[in-house]
Amino acid sequence: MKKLSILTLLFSLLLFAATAVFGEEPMTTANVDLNGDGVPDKISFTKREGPGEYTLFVNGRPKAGNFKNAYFDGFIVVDVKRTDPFKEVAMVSYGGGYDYEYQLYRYNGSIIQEMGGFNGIPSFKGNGIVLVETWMGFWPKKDKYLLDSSSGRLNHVPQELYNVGIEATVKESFPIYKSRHESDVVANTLVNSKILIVACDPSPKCADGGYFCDWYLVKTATGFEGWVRLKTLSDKLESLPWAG
Ligand SMILES: [Ca+2]
Repeated sequence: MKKLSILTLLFSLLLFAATAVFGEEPMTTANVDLNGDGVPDKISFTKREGPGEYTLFVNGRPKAGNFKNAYFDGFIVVDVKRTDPFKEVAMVSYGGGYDYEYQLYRYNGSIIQEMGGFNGIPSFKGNGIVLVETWMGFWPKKDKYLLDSSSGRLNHVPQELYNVGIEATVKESFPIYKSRHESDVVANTLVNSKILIVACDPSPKCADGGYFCDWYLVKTATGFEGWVRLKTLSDKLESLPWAG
């Protein structure tokens, strides 16, 4: 009996986590006060002809927008910053289930303003910060977006490197480099030794449009740090926790 209730609890927690990750069910119409004047605002949208194109309406005022994704699912109402009077409309595209895209709008009582958007799974902190996670094959990349209250824009706060923090075992020795060029070898990793994948620089634009030329900073078992491409990690490590 005890076991059953623990299982039930775990399942509820999982369900809650899944719900929290995927956000609320997108709506097609709603009446929510967006500008804090105490009067509900009528929100709806229509699909336009092109893939991912829509027109958002608040109290009958139109605002055209479009997703990079071809599909979209509706909108949710979010609160980017609890201490300002606004609630925001986030147009949502789940892109067939793997590439989430959001476009945010603010209504000030007369105009609908475009705030910007992002791809990934957001969490709205309510303090003017939106954290967005993007799955990188074996780790989640975390980006920060900060509301500029005066312009109403949601600005990306760029990082040069993204924290990874995953340990893996070397299957076949490979060199790590001093800088993000394939010259100046710092060390050669030892077969069967553990390395720590410290951080990622996802900025390289790979010729094939994929991720394999991204640079990763790794730390060897002997305590040396250097750079290696994802292709090398993918080929020469025993186990990266790849998941779809
Ligand atoms: Ca209102």
